[in-house]
Amino acid sequence: MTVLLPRRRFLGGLALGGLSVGAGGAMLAGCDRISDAPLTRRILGVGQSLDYALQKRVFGPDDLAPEYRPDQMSPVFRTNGNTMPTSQTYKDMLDGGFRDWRLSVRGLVSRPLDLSLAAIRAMPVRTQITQHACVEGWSAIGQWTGVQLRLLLEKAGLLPVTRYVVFHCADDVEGTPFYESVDVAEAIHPQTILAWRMNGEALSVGHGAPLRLRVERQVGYKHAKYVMSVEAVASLSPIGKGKGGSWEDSDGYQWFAGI
Ligand SMILES: Nc1nc2c(c(=O)[nH]1)N[C@H]1C(S)=C(S)[C@@H](COP(=O)(O)O)O[C@H]1N2
Ligand SMILES: [Mo]
Repeated sequence: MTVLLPRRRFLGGLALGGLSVGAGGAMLAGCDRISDAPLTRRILGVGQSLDYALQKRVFGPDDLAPEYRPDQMSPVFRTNGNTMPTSQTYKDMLDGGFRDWRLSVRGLVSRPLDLSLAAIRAMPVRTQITQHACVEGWSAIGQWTGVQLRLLLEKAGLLPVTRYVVFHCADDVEGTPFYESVDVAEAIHPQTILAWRMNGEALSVGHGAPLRLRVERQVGYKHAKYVMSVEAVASLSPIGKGKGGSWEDSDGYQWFAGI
């Protein structure tokens, strides 16, 4: 698998073709390393004023978000934004236990995918306990299990011209389908997963059933719920109003929302 080769040097030799072997090993050990710099992270992240390029230089693409112990999990993890997609298609899929649900992986890929939930659950899993921080002023620590997005992108044959990965969701905001996006470095980051399990149970409707993005180095609104398709693109401008996400388009939220 050579398509992601230019990223290799940033990932410190992480074998992109080798599933999560290298990444998984480094990950747990890496948590301590990251938590050494929480203050720097807070100073640089909260203001969202530093430019994207600078943040990327300060925090390398392979830096890990802190992970927590099970006893640190929040007793309550609230929901936010849409908590029940209103389309009939979604309701029908929910009624059918998501048996007819499919995730499509499309755009700048050599092998578009059309995957059932069972097929996604059969892929290698990653479980992580992380803190979710919503810009509206709340946070919660929860446990997420799912497939690393990079595995899906590798399976689909992500083309080197790809710059962003867009998540199209089943819900909408004022009649427009919800979407979000991240750059390729964030998309192939080891903690970026499409989660189908939360706190040891099947993902609930409120939290984005059957599949939602966890992109742990970014604030809450980047974590798209109800993901229906993953699209590899070279530019965000033709999508929605061009700002890279529903809240970015409607409320002026920053596209790069690093913590
Ligand atoms: N599809 C979709 N994804 C979404 C939202 C939404 O309204 N629709 N809200 C976002 C916001 S602002 C936050 S804080 C988190 C909330 O996730 P939770 O409901 O699981 O707590 O989802 C994010 N992802
Ligand atoms: Mo949020």
